[in-house]
Amino acid sequence: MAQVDFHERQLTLKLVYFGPPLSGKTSNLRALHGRVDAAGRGRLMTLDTKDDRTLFFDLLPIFFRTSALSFRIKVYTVPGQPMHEATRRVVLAGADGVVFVADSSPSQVIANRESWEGMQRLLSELGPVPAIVQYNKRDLPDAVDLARCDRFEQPERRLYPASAMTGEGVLATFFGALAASWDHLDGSMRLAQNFGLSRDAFLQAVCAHVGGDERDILTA
Ligand SMILES: Nc1nc2c(ncn2[C@@H]2O[C@H](COP(=O)(O)OP(=O)(O)OP(=O)(O)O)[C@@H](O)[C@H]2O)c(=O)[nH]1
Ligand SMILES: [Mg+2]
Repeated sequence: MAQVDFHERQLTLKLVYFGPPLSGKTSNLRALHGRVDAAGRGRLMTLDTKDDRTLFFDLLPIFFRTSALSFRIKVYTVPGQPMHEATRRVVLAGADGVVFVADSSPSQVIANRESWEGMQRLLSELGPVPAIVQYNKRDLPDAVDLARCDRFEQPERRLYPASAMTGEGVLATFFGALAASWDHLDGSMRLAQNFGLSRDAFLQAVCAHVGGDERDILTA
């Protein structure tokens, strides 16, 4: 759950990137880090085995202060391999928003579904958290047509296309998850009212910090 300190005007959010093995969760964080690091803030912590599989989790802390508020956004990835179920539970606990990184490869349709169901099982224990869906690896020549991709029980669900390897769509996804987290918390904690900060002003502040393009937040 978010840590919100209205007195100190500090907001701490936790975002978690979840998804099947090798769908590109760590690559999303690397691309995000490439942006944040350019501004000299935020250190990426990853723990991989030698074959690049995430062993425990990755963490990218994005901390900054504006005249209105001090922000702390902690972005995590879970390890996708089946044996790491216990780790996924620990990392997912306390999330304010989730990005489900699905793999666009036709060979991963079932893996996407299994991972989604695993996430729903964990969230049913941990409590409801807004989740948005990214389809990564759009650059694959045989990527499943977006119109035919699994929308996980919500035919109207918005899908965020991305190629984390080149960074395309990574920021739009990140802002989509932040917007969903803000809306979720605003419902219970009245963030906008208590901080005197609108959702758009919040997203613009983060965008300015990570050096993003405002077009990435227009539709968030
Ligand atoms: N073609 C293509 N490959 C990608 C893309 N994003 C990631 N990959 C590749 O997919 C593989 C796995 O990427 P990771 O980011 O390590 O995947 P992960 O989801 O963190 O994997 P686990 O931590 O083991 O669950 C790597 O070889 C990446 O280079 C993409 O957008 N396009
Ligand atoms: Mg990983």
